[in-house]
Amino acid sequence: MILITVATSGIGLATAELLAKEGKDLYLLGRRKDRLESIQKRLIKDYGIKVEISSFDVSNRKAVEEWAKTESDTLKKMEALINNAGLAVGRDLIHEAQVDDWEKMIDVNVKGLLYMTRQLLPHFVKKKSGHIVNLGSVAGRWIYPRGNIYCATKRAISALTEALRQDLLGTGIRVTEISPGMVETEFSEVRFGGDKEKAKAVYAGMTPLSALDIAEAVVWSLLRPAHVNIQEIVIYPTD
Ligand code: 8X3
Repeated sequence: MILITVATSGIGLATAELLAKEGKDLYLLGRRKDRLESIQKRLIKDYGIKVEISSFDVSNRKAVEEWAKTESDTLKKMEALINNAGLAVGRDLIHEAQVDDWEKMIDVNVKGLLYMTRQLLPHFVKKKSGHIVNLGSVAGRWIYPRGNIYCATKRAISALTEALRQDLLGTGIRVTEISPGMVETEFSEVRFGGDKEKAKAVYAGMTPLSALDIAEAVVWSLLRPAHVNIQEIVIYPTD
């Protein structure tokens, strides 16, 4: 069984779909419960796999810890954790930005990833197998103007991915970072507070990556033999 944080849209949903095609059982998280339930029903019907779902905020430490306690038997069966939850809010200059936006990005992108990872790792270490796939970004490698806090959270993910690999050496656990460039999902709409026009303008005159392009890299990394660790895949649109 593979756990995906936020599988209700974009890269998470595309990854769930591809893994379902591979016959993998899934545990899907998302905050939009209705959407999650209809995805669960559809994947069970179309692929005959097991799909469990849960709806909580990965940046809420208490909620994560309580969920992990209640689901400890299920967590023992987990083969992989895909840390997909993440967002950008705003593209303001650092001296003008909203501190609330910063907190949201740091809470979900960094703390949420850590809270979830911390709950899964003891189970992985015990059985000497498991795979953590972190969704980073090219924004973590190359900081861009007005990217500030978003870029910093993605650079943190990069550092944490490397830290995990070092701390987990010898445990049989694999750790991978997938670093996409521009992917057309709900990402820009969220970043610009629901402004569809502004979001569309980000991809004007070029062909962005699709969620499926990234999902394919995630699934390829997961399906390598146990002795192969894909460290990082950096993916840009050709444009
Ligand atoms: C998404 C890539 O370049 O839009 O992380 O920040 S970018």
